[in-house]
Amino acid sequence: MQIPKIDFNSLPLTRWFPGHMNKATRKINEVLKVIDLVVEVCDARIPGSSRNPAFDHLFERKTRFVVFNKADLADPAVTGLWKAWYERRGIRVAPVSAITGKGVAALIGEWRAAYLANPRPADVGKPLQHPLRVLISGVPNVGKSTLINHLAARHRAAVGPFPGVTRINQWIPLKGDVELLDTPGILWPTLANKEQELRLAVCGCIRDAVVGNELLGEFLWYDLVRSGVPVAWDLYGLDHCPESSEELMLAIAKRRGMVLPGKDVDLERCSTTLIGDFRDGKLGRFTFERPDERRKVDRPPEGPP
Ligand SMILES: Nc1nc2c(ncn2[C@@H]2O[C@H](COP(=O)(O)OP(=O)(O)OP(=O)(O)O)[C@@H](O)[C@H]2O)c(=O)[nH]1
Ligand SMILES: [Mg+2]
Repeated sequence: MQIPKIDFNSLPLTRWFPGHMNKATRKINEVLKVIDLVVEVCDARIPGSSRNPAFDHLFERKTRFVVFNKADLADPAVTGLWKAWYERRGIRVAPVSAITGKGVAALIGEWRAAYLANPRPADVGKPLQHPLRVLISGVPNVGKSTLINHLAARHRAAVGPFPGVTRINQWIPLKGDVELLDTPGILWPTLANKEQELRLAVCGCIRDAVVGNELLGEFLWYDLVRSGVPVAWDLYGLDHCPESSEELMLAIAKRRGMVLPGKDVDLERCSTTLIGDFRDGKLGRFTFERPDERRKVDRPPEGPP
């Protein structure tokens, strides 16, 4: 199928940067002196767009580790490409699923090893004599608190299916002399372009209502088609790839009884259905960004690994 070119980047950015994110950045800065290791949790479906470029400066003096969470929803082959790409640049990476638990058990050992390979001056050349203090950072809704709860084997941190659930820093002690600091999700004021904003929104890192569900639905159709990965369109009774978002929304409307009186399609509800099915993994596993695209948003963290 010939994929149409739609210029989403000509649309204006909404610049969603709630005030609590500035405050959260300040609070993280205040606590940084006691932090041994900074873990940046990214969404494995958008490994480039879900990396906050402001963290390069904020954490420039810290030992860092990247976690690709929600790997259960991402294309495993592309996750492997990203892991290799980061590791060639000396940055340790672990793909995990905080929901299924896959990959989570090994994290503490990997974090300890990452810190000991590049410790703070006071810890050089001797066994660690204090708890390993790990700051868990990332953009909103990538699963930071869910990951912490899994590691703590109990529900200690608040979680939710929308961005902005964690509002303050919270220390959570683990067995084995490790302390985790849960932090609020932080975006940055100037996203690279509209497509990055839409991808963040599709993956739940920006509130749906900020961008608008109908636009999100249209962009998701576009990104799914562009991904080149088979999509479970049969969920909506389709035996082929829909050639336009209108065709897709019509199929969803027919399948789910979302035709308004007068035979109009309820675009808002159809888009919400599409986005929900995508987030639940019902359409398949997708990674929308590849390391070989070398786009501005895909760069690795700078500073010491
Ligand atoms: N499929 C899947 N869903 C996940 C995973 N981890 C977290 N989630 C879901 O993602 C949503 C956000 O999880 P949270 O742990 O609240 O995310 P957060 O990063 O702490 O979010 P903020 O505190 O708002 O910044 C919840 O609905 C979780 O159930 C995962 O590995 N796979
Ligand atoms: Mg949280």
